[in-house]
Amino acid sequence: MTLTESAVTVSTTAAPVGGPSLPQQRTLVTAIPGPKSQELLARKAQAVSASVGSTIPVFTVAAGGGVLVDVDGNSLIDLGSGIAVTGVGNSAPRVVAAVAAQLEQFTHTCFTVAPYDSYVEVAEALNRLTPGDHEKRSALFNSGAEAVENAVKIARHYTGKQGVVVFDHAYHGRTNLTMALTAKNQPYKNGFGPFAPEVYRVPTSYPLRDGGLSGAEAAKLTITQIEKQVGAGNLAAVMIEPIQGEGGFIVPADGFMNAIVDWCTANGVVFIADEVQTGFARTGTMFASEQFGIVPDLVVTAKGIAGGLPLSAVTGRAEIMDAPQIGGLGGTYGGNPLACAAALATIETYEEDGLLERAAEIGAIVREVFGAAQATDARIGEVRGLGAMMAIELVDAATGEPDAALTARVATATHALGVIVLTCGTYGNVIRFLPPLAIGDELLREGLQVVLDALAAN
Ligand code: PLZ
Repeated sequence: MTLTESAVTVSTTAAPVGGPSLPQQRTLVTAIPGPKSQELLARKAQAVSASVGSTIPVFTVAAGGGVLVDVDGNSLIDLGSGIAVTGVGNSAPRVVAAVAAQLEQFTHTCFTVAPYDSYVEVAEALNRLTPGDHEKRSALFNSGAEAVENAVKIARHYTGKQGVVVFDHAYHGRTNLTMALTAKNQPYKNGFGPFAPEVYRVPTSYPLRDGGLSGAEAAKLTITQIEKQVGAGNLAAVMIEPIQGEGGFIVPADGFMNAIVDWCTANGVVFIADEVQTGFARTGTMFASEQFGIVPDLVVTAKGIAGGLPLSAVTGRAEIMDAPQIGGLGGTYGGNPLACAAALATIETYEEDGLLERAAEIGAIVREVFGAAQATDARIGEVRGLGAMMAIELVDAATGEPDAALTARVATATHALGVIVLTCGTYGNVIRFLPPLAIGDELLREGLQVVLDALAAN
C-alpha cells in the first residue's frame, strides 16, 4: 500500500482540529475499536514492534479539553492526559501559538552549540517555581528517564560517592540506569538485565499495605536499612517520587518524607525528588514536595512541563548543579527551542488560568464520587491521591488482597464505553485518574460515572 492510498483509507472526512474548542462530549459512533482503528491496528502489528503496547485500541486524530477524538469519529473522555502530560489540555491555545511562532524562527541549533534565550527563561522559571528560596540552577533534557539519569550523575559528581537509594514500588524510567532504579520486573525489566550497579532498594511508606505504620515508624525502618546495608559514606543520593506514580499512586504517611529529607541533610546525601508525574500543578500545588513541606536538593521534572512536547529538567541547589565539569551535561536535543517555547506557554497557562486551584477541585470531585461508592462497595479498598492525581485501589472484598483481574476488567469495560483510564500499581490493581486540568466538571463526572458503571457490571 502506498502512503497516499493509506492516507485516503483512514481519512474519508477531514480530521477535526484539536484543542479546547472540540465538542466536549462523549460520543460513540462505532464499537471501540471502530473499523478504521482496527485497520490501523492491523498495520501497527505489521510495522511496529509487538513489544510496544497501547492501552486504548483506538487511533487519535484530535484531542483537546477533556476529549480525544478517534479516526472513526468517536469522542472519548480523557482521564489519563497521556500519562499526566497534557495538564493544560491537548493543543492548548498558548502552546500552539508559541510553538507555531518558534517554528517560523528556528527549529534547532543545539543549546550547547549556539544558545537561545528560551532555554534560559525555562531554567529561570524552574528555579523560581521549585520549592525553596536558595540559589538554584537547571539543566534541560528530553525525557523523564534522561533527566533522572542526569540527576544521579550530578549527585555522584558533587558527593564523590556512588550509591543510590530508591524505594519499593518506585518507577524512574526504562533506560539502563533507570531500569535499575525502577522496582517492577514486568513489563519494565524482565529479560533486559544486567542492570546498573550501586542501586539499593528500601521500603517505602504504604499505609494501606504496611500495617498502617506512621510516617515516623516507616522512616525509622527505612533509615535503619540504609544505614545497615549501604552506609551514608557510600551514598550519593536518595531518590523518591513524592507520590509514587506507576507503583500505585502511593501517598506516604505524614512525616515519612520529612524524616528521609532530614536524614539526607544530616548525612551529606543528595535528596532527589522525582516529580516527573507529580509535577506541574497536578497535585494542586506546582510540585507535590510543597504539600509534604520538604525542600529537595534536586527536583526532576518532565511530562507536564511542556504541554505534550518532549522536555525534562533537573533543577536544584546551585553548588550541586554546578559541580560537574563544563560540558559534563548536555545532549543534542535537550531544551529544544520548540519544547522550550511550549514550556513557557504551558507554565503561563498553569499560572494564568488558575490550574492549581482547578487540580484541587478535580481531586475533590473524584474523592466525593469514589468516597460515596466505597461506602457500598468493599472492593474499593482505598481512594487516595492529591489534587488531580487520584486513584482507587481495587481489592477482594473478603480478604483485602489486590484484585488485578477485576481491575483489568473494569479498565477494559470503561474503554469500551468511551472513557480513557489508566491502571497502575505493583499488583496491577489500581485505577488512576489524571484528567487534563482543562476538563469541565460535567465531563469529568460523566467519565467517573462510567467507571462506576463498569465496576458495578464486573
Ligand atoms: N519518573 C515518576 O512517572 C514516566 C511511564 C510510561 P519518561 N512514567 C510513565 C511507560 O510505560 O513507559 C516516569 C515517571 C516518573 C520517571 C519517568 C520516566 O519518564 O519521560 O517516560 O522517560
